[in-house]
Amino acid sequence: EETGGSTGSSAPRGEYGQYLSRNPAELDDVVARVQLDGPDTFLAAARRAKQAQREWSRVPAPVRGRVVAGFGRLVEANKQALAGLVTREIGKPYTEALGEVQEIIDTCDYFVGEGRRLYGQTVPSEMPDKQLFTFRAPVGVAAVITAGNFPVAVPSWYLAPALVCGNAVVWKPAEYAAATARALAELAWRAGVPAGALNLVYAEGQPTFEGLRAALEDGAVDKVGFTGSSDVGRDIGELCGRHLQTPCLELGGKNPMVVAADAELDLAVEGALFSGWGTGGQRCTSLGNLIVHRDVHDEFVSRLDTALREATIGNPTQDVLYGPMLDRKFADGFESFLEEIAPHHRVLGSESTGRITDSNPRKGFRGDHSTGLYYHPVLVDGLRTEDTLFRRETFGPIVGVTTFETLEEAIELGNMPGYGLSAAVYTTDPGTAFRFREGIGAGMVSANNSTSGAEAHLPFGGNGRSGNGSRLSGMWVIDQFTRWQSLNWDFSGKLQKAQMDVGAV
Ligand code: UN1
Repeated sequence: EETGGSTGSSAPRGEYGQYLSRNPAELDDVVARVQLDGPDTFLAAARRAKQAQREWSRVPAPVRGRVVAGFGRLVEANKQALAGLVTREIGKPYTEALGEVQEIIDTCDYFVGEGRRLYGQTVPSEMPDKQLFTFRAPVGVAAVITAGNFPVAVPSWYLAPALVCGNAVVWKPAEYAAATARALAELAWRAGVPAGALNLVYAEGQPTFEGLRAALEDGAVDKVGFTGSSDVGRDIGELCGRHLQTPCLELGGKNPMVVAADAELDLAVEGALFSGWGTGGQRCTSLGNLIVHRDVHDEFVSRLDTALREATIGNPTQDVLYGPMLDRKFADGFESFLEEIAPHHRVLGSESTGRITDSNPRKGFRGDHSTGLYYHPVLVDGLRTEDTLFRRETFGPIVGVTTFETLEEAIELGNMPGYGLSAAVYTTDPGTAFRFREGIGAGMVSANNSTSGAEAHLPFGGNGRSGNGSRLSGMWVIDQFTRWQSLNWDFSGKLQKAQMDVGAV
């Protein structure tokens, strides 16, 4: 059970209300009760981080790396408990939750080494008795705002590198994953991350935005990291732009999967099932549109429909394809989306498919919400490019199918919604895979594998409406949390001028 929201607060308590984080599989189970904070608290936390960052940045980078190593080890020692909490708080199937916790462990492992590898360069000067150097300097304070669908793994993509690079963090997790966030922050503090270097703030969207605005105006935030919807990402991008900052934006996706005529169909069906309906479609990397070659369309759709009918949806502590929606907000959003599109589509696999174990499915898409926020898997065939379902991210267990004839056409269909996060192609021809990779606008491309489930040390991120080109994870994220600083060191004892003295050597 949770108490208190942020640290370093001077704002009066209670003004912004309480939030009850509920188990979406068992709505009576209140997992956390948190105090929501307002803009002043966000600002206070950022100022506190600013103070703490000076000291933290003076801790040698390999020692900061060791602290992050300790964090990873503590997470590992508490792996089952943390995964259990994720399952209870957001309804993620337990085996997937274990995988998610593994992802933070892997991320910590990776960045431990980076503490010993924040290399700079020595650069030759154009003048004698002079040496040039480059250093990676911390950015300062990072404001990190994360979604709750990956309440452990995604925060770690920001926290681990930001801390190793010598930054302090203000972290505003999704309120519907409040208990998981608190558990994680506590492990980080226990591992030796100074309280001021990692500040946890619970707040709703608007107060967070206002707090961020105040902190940017105050000069207390130097970098913003945001994982969430494209609409909010745009607002954050605009706000940061006013302050001449480039945020790290990891936004939505309408991720295509192309099934070529030469694909191994069973493999493609398995990939589509996991990508589209796994995690209830609630990943930014979830499959959006299936683009299937005309010649294999009927066979592919019939096998996929069978797989969906055999799938089990329900209690996330058991072996299920997916559990409930993350939270009431997502259930409501998905429901109104379904109502909007239902009249326009020939829907396969709605009420007739996918056994929902924990409830008595009512007629329609929706399970019985008196037990949990369950929805049946939906497969829509005959998708047209003007359809809302083709263009808009859904964040639920629904996928549409359209067909193509040439690879160029498939690529064009894949790029058309304007997102560019991940994409997959199923083919047995390496040339097709290669040409697909070249043509598709996604930041992450898979051949004969899922659109989701990226490995933890590859650059993660998207283009177009999926983000502003920033990449998290691996060595690439270091560029987000450090800034290059050069040192121009003259030991000639005279004033040497660049661009003028070249000939004087
Ligand atoms: C997200 O949904 O925001 O690649 C992240 C994946 C996961 C992370 C998804 N490792 O699907």
